Amino acid sequence: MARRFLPHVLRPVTDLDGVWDFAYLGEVEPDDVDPAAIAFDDVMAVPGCFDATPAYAGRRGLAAYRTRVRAGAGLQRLVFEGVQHWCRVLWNGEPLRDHAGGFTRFTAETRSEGGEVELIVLVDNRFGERSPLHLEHFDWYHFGGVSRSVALHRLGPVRIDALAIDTLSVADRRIEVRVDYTADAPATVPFALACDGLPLLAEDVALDTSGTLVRTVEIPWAAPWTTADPRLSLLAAELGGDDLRERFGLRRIGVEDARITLNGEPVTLLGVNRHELHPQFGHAQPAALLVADVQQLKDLGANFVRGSHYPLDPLFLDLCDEAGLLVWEESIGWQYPVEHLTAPGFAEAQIEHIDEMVAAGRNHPSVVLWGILNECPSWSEAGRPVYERLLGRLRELDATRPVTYASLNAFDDLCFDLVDVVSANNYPGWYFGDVPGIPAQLDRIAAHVDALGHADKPLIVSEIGAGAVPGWNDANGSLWTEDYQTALLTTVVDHVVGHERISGLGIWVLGDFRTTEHREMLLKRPRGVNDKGIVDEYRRPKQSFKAVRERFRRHGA
Ligand code: ADA
Repeated sequence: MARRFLPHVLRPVTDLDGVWDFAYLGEVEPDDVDPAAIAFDDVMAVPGCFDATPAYAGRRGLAAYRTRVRAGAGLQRLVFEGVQHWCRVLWNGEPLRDHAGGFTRFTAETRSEGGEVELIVLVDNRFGERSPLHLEHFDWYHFGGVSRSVALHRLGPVRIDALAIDTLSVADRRIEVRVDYTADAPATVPFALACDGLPLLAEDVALDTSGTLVRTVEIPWAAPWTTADPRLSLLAAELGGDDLRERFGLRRIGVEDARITLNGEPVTLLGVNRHELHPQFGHAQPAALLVADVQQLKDLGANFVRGSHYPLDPLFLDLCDEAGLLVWEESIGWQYPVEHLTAPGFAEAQIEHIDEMVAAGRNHPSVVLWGILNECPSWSEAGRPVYERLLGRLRELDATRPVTYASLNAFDDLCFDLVDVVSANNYPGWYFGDVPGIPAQLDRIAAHVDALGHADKPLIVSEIGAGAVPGWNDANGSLWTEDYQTALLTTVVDHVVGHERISGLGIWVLGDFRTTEHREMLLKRPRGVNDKGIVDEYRRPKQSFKAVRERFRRHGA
């Protein structure tokens, strides 16, 4: 798996990325599949999205991926970084588990006698009850496949299952380290922590069959993580022969006097929304593309990127940690209707997904905001309890970061009291109104939020933008031209930069991306593409990119 550090040096890990056997099964139900009878007549890259390849473009159905791996004897853990968007994992033909949701890490465990094992993953990219988090009407194309890395971990009698690191005090260089473990039986084993290669502690600990070890330690040599100087440290935990390493930065995020603060200093978030989509790779983002995206964000002069509208690739977060970018990481969602949001099982499915998102994202210093449910019914009485539950879950899992959601219509919203940061999506000059009216519209939103009694909360304009067909201009500067998009975005940036009430801006959107096959949406999306990008789907800059860059850089974001 492509990461910027090695999570394990003691635990044996086999990387399963490569080219797997593949069969497209189509309109078949997973329960009806006999794994021994699958005719694997093709191959597919892992990570990859099968429906981003020419042979399977646009197909929705069941597919099967197969590889063979040498397993050790004892407990084996398969680690999937993301499968789109429902899957069943089979180990020598035996189902280990199902998973729905796409963009998050999950594991499947089994005891093995060792030797060669056939691993099959049934992957379904159809919409339906098995994947309650995905709906067809969302404004992006849901590609299917084993879209992120896969690895096999050989486990011993003691396992470190998670390592969480929180900064307690930047000034005192003090952190809290929590190690979640499981063990075959209670035992007393050695436990050690080291940071940046220097030992922090070494002791014997009495373990139960599962539990958490919590320690507070100081790392006097570490420097704070800031956007200008994003210093990182590597913490290594060893417990009873197993190990886990995580990178972190000494930094605290806060909310004070209606501003977001980083290490106590107010910071204005200036940047873009970003989808992890590409015409040739779908949701599977090659390392080269992620590196290029981060370069482009830095070139733009952005300090902020919102992961719209699902949890991001772990390598992208590593790169943002190194680049000093501030990330809004959010759970999957897009205008779920009230009936869907409140349907039995939906909140539970979201919670499982949120738990996975936080587990994978929590040690990244770049992640400064947790979000949920883009443009969902926060305007409805019925929806409010779901917001309450999901935001509550986020706070329970991580009290160190502010929580938010992007509201569809600030003027109708009923849930702003539930968040630390108020975020409003709004499209003046595009879906309504005109470009000269944008400053007044943004000020109206700010005044409304204040009048609701939230003047103490930071306000982010989380989406705003205009479509521009790449390369298209006309003499009138009409809608869909690069000229129009540039005029709109420069008006927005000029108004937001230095605004005393607005703490953040997420331009919609960094790159053009393919939209859903849903007809209603397609009719509003020339080329079948949401082309509100300031770069096109191959990341070629549009005119607006240069104009925004000039402004972001001048402001020194
Ligand atoms: C919404 C939504 C985005 C995108 C955008 C648009 O704000 O959150 O995902 O669909 O509108 O392009 O209309």
